[in-house]
Amino acid sequence: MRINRRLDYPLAHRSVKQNVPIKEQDMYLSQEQLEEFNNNGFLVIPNLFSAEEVAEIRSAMDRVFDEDHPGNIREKKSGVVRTAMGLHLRDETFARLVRHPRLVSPAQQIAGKDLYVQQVKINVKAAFDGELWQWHQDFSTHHEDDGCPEPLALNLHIFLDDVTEFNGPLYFFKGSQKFGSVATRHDTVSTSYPLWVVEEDKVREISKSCSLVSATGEAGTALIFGDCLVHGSPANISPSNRSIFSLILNPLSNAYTKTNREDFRHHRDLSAVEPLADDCLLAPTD
Ligand SMILES: O=C(O)CCC(=O)C(=O)O
Repeated sequence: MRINRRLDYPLAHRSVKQNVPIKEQDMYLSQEQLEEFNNNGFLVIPNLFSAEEVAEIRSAMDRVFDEDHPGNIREKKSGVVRTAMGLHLRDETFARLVRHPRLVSPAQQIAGKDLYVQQVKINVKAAFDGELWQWHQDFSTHHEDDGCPEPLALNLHIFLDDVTEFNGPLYFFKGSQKFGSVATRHDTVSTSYPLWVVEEDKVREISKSCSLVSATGEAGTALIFGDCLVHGSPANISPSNRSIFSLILNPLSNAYTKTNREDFRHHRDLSAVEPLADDCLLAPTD
C-alpha cells in the first residue's frame, strides 16, 4: 500500500470557468444549476435521457458485458462484471454517447471547451453480488496514477437502472470538494479495483461539516460531480441490479503526464471532444 502526500489545493473545488465562449444554444445548465454544482460539488439532473435512449444504451451494455475483454473487471468474490471500461472503443453506441451534447455541453460550461475523453465505463453493481466502493476522491487516482496536475476532471453519470436507497447508490459528502485534495491510501486489497481511499479519520472530520446524501433517481437520471467530491457506495445486497454509465472528461490543459495504467483506464487520445446532434443515440446520421 502506498500513502500519498496531502496536496495543497485549499480552493481546489471546481468553479465555473469564466470567459469561455459558449454559444447560446449550447447553454444546457441554468445559472441556478451551476451555483448548485459549485456549492454542493455535484448536480443531479432527473430524466435527462429518455426510456428509449436508456434501452439503446442497455443493449450496448449487454454486448460489451458478453465480451472476453481485459476492460471487463470482475468482482472479487462472485466473479460477475463490476466495471466494463474503454466502452467507446468497443461499441458504436458508446462512441456516440461520449459525444452526446447533453453530457458534453454541460461539461464544457463547467470545465471549458477543450475536453478529452479520459475514461468511459459502466459500473454495474449486480443484485446480491455488487461490492462496495470505498470513500475516495477521483482526483487521487487521476493525480497519483496518471499525473493529472489539477482536480479539473468531471465525472458524468447516467443511471441505466432505477437507483434507490437499497441497491447501492453513490453516497456524497455534500460540499466536501471544499476540503480540496486530501491525503489518501492506495488500497489494492478490498475490491478488485485498486483505489486511492480516504482514511476514516478524515472521513469523520469531513462528516462534521458536510452532510451525507445518496444519489438516487429513475433510469435516465444524470449526475455530474467534480474531482474532489468525497464519495463511495455500499454493497448491493438487494435483488435489483444497479448499472450506471460514467464518462470522465478532462481539460486538455490538465492531461495525464504518466501512462502507468492501461489505455482503457485513462485514454491516451487527446482529441477535443465535439458534441453530436441531440438525437445521435436513436437517429444517428454518421
Ligand atoms: O459505481 C459506484 O458505486 C461508484 C463509482 C465511483 O465512485 C466513481 O465513478 O468514481
